[in-house]
Amino acid sequence: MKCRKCGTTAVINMRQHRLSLCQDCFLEWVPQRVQRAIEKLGMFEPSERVLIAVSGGKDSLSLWDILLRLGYQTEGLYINLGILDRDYSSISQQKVEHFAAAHAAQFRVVNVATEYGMSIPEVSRRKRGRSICGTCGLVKRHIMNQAACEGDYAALATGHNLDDEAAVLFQNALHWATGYLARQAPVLPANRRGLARKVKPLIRLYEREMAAYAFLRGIDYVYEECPYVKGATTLFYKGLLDQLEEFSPGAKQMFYLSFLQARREGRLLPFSVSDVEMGECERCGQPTTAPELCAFCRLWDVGTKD
Ligand code: Q46
Ligand code: ZN
Repeated sequence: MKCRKCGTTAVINMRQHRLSLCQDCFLEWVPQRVQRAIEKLGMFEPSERVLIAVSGGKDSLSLWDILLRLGYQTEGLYINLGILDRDYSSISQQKVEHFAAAHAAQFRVVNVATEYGMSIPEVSRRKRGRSICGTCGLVKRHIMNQAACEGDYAALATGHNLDDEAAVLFQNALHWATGYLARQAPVLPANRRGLARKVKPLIRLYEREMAAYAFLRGIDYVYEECPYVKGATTLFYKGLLDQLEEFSPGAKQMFYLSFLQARREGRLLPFSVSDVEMGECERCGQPTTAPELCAFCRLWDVGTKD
């Protein structure tokens, strides 16, 4: 198998793109694909500061690596969730620290237990009606948004890849969750006070391509998945899409990118984000539909159930 660009031995064959590349050409091709997504979707400019949410996993550390290689001004944000099982949180924090030290990159850590008095497993155990991943998602979204707004970053970037987005789209389409479909976008504008712009620069890259990138760049990431991921429904949908991809290479990409294109061209049903009144949380000031405290602030109050 030969590299289509330079003719030397290829290390990866991407059937979905009908493209085989050698190591050097692949390591150039990935940042080019990210750069195109950033420019085409107007995610951010080289003159702007970007906050990257890093978990210690392959996608977010690779995203950081790519943006640094492309010359963007980035800083990392690591949220320590306090997951003790298999030392997950401390190992992933170490991976972020090593990456930052090796690249002389700036980052900050928010430790949930230190900052709010309880780790994610603890607060989720106390709020029995909520799943741990639901609680974790709520906390991470709040902390990321707050850090991006307070630090005055132009955007908050996350490492969601094409497989992640296709799985969420599949799940939302299966349930005709039109509100979620309307909000599923690679760029969410900062259209309210207290809301940061959110961007997903890896949406044109498959999970397999990101794993190959991390490996070939020698990025040391946390291999173990979070111990709580087993029950996550997106894994099930990812498995279904993998079967589809096996049968028809490029199916995932077509499914997700065609959705984005159809929406851009106004060819979708008139999905609408319901125009609910939003106020400010009395405690943290972030936008909320709740009358007094937002869901994040209510989470830490003893005695309340949700
Ligand atoms: S970190 Fe948190 Fe994930 Fe672990 S507890 Fe669930 S949501 S699985 S991305
Ligand atoms: Zn609040």
